[in-house]
Amino acid sequence: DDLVQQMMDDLYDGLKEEIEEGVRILLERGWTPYDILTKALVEGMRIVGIDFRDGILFVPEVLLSANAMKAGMTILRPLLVETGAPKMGKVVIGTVKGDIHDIGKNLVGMMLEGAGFEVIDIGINNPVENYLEALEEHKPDILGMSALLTTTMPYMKVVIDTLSEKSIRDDYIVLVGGAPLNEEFAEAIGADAYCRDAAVAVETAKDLIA
Ligand code: B1M
Repeated sequence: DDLVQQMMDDLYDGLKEEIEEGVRILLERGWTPYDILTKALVEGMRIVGIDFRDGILFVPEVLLSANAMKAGMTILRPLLVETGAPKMGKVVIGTVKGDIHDIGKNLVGMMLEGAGFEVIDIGINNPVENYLEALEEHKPDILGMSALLTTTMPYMKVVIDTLSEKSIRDDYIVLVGGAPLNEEFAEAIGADAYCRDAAVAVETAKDLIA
């Protein structure tokens, strides 16, 4: 589709209004919010990531792309969330300390809400105290943690170890995700599951809560 290619280019160029416009047009054409997210926005951001890694794009440019993507997600959010699905359970989700990447986490939160979960998003750069506070306050079924940096992913173990020390680890299903993680890492730190993407996060949350 020409428009999808155009949107990937616009995302690359950080053109917020063009992305909003593209999202609206695809919706008018009958695209599902999920397909717009995955086929235009996430795919576009994957390409941004490659050129960021290769030193072709820099932080200020990638920030513009991220903001454009968020603007697109803002339009899609209510559409994903208004499913009227029966309440499935409660999730506290946040990005770990030292890490400010939040697009993936936001997407996972949106999809979980769409599947009927109540989602409490505690944001980015969370020290273990923030997780503990949120667990205490909201008493969720599931704790979700996100990390996008190889330097911040070990912090997930700090959080899980702290839960173990307090003898509350088994009170929660702990799900982890983020681009640099994998199955083995999740197992090694004592999480219940690694979620490759938002769709897997929803499936895993449903499976483990059942
Ligand atoms: Co950053 N960054 N970044 N960045 N950035 C990466 C992660 C990087 C891989 C880019 C690269 O070099 N190719 C690289 C990390 C390398 C490494 O660790 N080995 C990197 C770097 C180096 C950095 C800085 C250090 C750059 C610098 O300052 N020199 C810096 C660090 C800041 C910090 O956190 N302290 C930095 C900054 C930034 C921006 C601020 C410019 C911006 C973030 C804006 C924002 O989030 N608001 C940014 C971006 C946008 C990226 C890339 C390009 C895209 C990330 C993204 O949004 N992807 C990224 C490249 C990449 O990932 N390949 C990169 C789209 C999103 C939908 O996917 O986040 O993977 P993702 O989420 C998926 C799954 O992973 C999973 O589901 C999501 C949806 O399907 N998932 C979960 C994620 N979290 C989950 C939680 C769950 C379950 C599933 O819980 C249950």
